Amino acid sequence: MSSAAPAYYLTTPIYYVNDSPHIGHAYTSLACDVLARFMRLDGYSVHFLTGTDEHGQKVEKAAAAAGKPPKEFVDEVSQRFRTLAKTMNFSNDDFIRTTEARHITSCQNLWNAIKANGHIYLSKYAGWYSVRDEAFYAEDELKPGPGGQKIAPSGAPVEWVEEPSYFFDLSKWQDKLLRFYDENPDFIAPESRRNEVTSFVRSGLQDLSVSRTSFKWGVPVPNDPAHIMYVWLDALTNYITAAGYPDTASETYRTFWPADLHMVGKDIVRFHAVYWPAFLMAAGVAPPKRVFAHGWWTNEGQKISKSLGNVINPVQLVERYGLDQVRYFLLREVPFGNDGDFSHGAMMRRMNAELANDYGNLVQRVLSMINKNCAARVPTPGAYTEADRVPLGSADGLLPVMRDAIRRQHFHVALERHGEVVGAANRFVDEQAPWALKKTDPKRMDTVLYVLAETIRRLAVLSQAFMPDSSAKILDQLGVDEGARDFVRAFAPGAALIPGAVLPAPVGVFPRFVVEPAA
Ligand code: ME8
Repeated sequence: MSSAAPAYYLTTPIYYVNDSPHIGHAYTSLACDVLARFMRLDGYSVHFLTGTDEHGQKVEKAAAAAGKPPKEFVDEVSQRFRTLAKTMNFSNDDFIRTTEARHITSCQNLWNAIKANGHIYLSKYAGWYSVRDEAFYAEDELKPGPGGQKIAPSGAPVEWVEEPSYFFDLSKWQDKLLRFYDENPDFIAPESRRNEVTSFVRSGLQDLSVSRTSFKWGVPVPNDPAHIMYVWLDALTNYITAAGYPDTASETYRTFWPADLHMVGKDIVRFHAVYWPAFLMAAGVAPPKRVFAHGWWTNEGQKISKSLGNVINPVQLVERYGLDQVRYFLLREVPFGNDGDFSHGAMMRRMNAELANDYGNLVQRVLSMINKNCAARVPTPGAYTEADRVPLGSADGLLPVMRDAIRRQHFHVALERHGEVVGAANRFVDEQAPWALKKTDPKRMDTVLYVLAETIRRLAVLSQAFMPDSSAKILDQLGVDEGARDFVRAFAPGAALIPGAVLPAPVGVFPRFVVEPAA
């Protein structure tokens, strides 16, 4: 990548290591992976960050429950998130852990900068705290729980906390934040989340407790190690740590900060869209450009929770249905931003109808016909007819359409449009009936098959970000050079399959899922 390539920095949340990863974690990182791959193919110098959030009471308690020292416990669970990234074929450039030295230095520097600017003061916290959410709640935010006890809006239990604490003067940031949202209309997406955040800020902000004294597992406050930094201040800072903070003169920092996108679930939008820009502005650091908060997955209509025993293990899904099938399904099934429901029925339907029957069948029948009828070589086309320009034109037009959708994080739209071009190409096969042309007009058959092979080349180039392995298999079968698969080269004027080039024997790419009969 040349140094002139525009930069794109995107992040996933860093996941708590209190438990094993599940489909929700895989989903957020998958969306980022697709975006990262797409932007790289589109000529960007991408920095894609993920990692684990390893401090705080929640993790400390989980370690105690597992009977392990915290460090040993977090090493083990963090590794499971790395393994998941590998299993899901995530192309992250870095994996940050909040227990790393680089991060602790970064947190303490950020703290010092905020403090030096007069935005942190020492006082005492007396109020509610939820360990599960790692969040402070005001009395009026709580609701009555099933047994009459107070619970957080998320349903998590809360406890009363009274201890010395440093505070961040969040109450002074209301106007600045509202102005920032106004001046940066793309900062929070989708619209519903933007409205939620602005009305929360408009309703008034209270100063935020940013240190705890009742436990030890975290980053010590500089010059006052009896205080441990609030885990969210620690966690959010990961995004600048990985960009090289506090070395703001470094090449990486200057290239990648401010981040282009923090991808998060809707549960943590407040931390990212309110606290985080306020902390950064208070430290004199530029806030990120955008926070996208996606929706929530349920499992066959039920909330996913360990206590209900219905946690979906993404690794098992991949073993059952195939990696690219799972990657496709998760981003195709639900309009990105909305809540979605996982069901095996829906997974099988989409994988059979859209991948096996539509995309897979298109590739399979065209490549087999070429193999059989064109001596396994790219056919030589004659002059194009009007009809030929339809699939070719729509495949060319797909690049700007998908680019626009992906930049707005409308992954489902990108896949829907891709599927429409697959559909158009399948109709073209049926209308042109190349198998019949074999006898009547073999030259025309060659042209039809060339048009189809060229359409498939473009479709496969454009599906790479979503389904990297399957798309590579298709491009291999078309003999497309690995160096010619990025958008600039693949869509350059004159880029095309070379007539006469020898092709490998075709192999199926998207198998049908067959339900095994009960034994
Ligand atoms: O909140 N559906 O970590 P976390 C969709 N450490 N997405 C889901 C999901 C579901 N059912 N369940 C989880 C934390 N997610 C903090 C973040 S960032 C500085 C610190 C995804 O392990 C979703 O992205 O609880 C959600 O925001 C994230 O996992 C929460 O992960």
